[in-house]
Amino acid sequence: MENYEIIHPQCIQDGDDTYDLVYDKTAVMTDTRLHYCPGCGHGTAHKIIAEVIEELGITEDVIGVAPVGCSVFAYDYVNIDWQEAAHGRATAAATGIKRCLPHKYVFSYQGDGDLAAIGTGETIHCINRGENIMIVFINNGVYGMTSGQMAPTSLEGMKTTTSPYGRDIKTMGSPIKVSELIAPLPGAFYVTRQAVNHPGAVRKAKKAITNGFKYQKLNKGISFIEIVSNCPSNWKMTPLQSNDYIDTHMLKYYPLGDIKVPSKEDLANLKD
Ligand SMILES: Cc1ncc(C[n+]2csc(CCOP(=O)(O)OP(=O)(O)O)c2C)c(N)n1
Ligand code: SF4
Ligand SMILES: [Mg+2]
Repeated sequence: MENYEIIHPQCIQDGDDTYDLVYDKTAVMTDTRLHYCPGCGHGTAHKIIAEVIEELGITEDVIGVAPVGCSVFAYDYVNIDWQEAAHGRATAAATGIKRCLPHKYVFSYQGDGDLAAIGTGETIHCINRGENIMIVFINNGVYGMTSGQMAPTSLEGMKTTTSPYGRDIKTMGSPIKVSELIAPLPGAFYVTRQAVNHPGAVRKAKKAITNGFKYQKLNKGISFIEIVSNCPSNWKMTPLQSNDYIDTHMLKYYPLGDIKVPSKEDLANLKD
């Protein structure tokens, strides 16, 4: 349906026909067709970020920093100001932007190869400095864009193009729990792990993104939102199988929930 008119908040008209409006795409998402594979979690993560931006009424005040990886075109999909960063350097770019424009809401959006492999140094130091930004970390266990190489977050035994017999802990190390790794740093203000493989999980992830934006008003440091996501293409699964795999494998190692939360005093200072 393309030429409909919203005639009431819950009602739309298309020619002579009227329909109940059950869902409307946020205007903060552009009409550009997503290039993601069917079932990929990146699209859902973009959508909830865009919805939160609209709901908070901060569209003109947000600057995103896009990564290198499958989400390199995030700036085509979410209609806000963006800066593209070199692979792994999004937190460094976000640091510079936030320091120059402290009144803006700044966030980086990064995959696990970007944030936890090539960008490990930038990530740790940015969080340690307590930059007042939000980092959205998409953990899909592989380098998606470059056809499925092992990432720091690939699970034990996970077959990837660079671990065709499965990740061997003895020679390849253990999967890194990035949220637990960075949470003890004093600059980490809010650390949470969420997912986007079920409607309920999506709602919780959206709440976490809302918190991450709001906490920037407190100027207390990093909000780190890990989102456990899927890569059906490189996991060689259907979208549904990949959503199940998140429940049966990924979340066993990467449990969902808050890892570090603001104090009651901090929350009391947060004015809506
Ligand atoms: C400096 C540099 N090194 C390597 C690459 C190649 N490269 C592009 S995307 C990517 C991995 C992306 O994986 P991830 O960050 O997990 O994102 P995903 O595609 O899984 O969302 C790599 C290694 C690059 N573009 N630039
Ligand atoms: S390769 Fe994986 S991460 Fe990239 S768009 Fe496809 S499903 Fe998503
Ligand atoms: Mg990845």
